[in-house]
Amino acid sequence: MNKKIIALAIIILLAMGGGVAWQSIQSDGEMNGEDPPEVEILTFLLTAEGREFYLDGEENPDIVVNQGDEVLIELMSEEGVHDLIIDEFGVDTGQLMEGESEAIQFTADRVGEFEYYCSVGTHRADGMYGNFIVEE
Ligand SMILES: [Cu+2]
Repeated sequence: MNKKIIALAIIILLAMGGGVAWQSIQSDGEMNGEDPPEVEILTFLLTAEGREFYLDGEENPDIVVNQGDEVLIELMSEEGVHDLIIDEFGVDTGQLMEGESEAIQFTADRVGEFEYYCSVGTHRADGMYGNFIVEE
């Protein structure tokens, strides 16, 4: 009788030990970064002033990314009322008053050369646009 109880206790202990070992394997897996890799977000901070967009001092710069990139475009109005629109990607910051900013994040899911522009008044016709280029 006692031997049976001891044998049962050993079996239970082994089972518990096995459970603990299994748990540690699982948590090791999480710690080793088996989660999907974090996607890098390409960030472009543009300002608007007069009838131009600026990126690091460059007027209406080409914005170049690769297909599949996560892109974040932030527009800050330094002077006047402006917005930034890319029709093909549904990007629209809405109209920003001087001192306001807005960031839009999207996936560059198609290849091609597109236009970003300001839709306020005659700004686009006045030259307030640039190229948004998605390469393969
Ligand atoms: Cu504008």
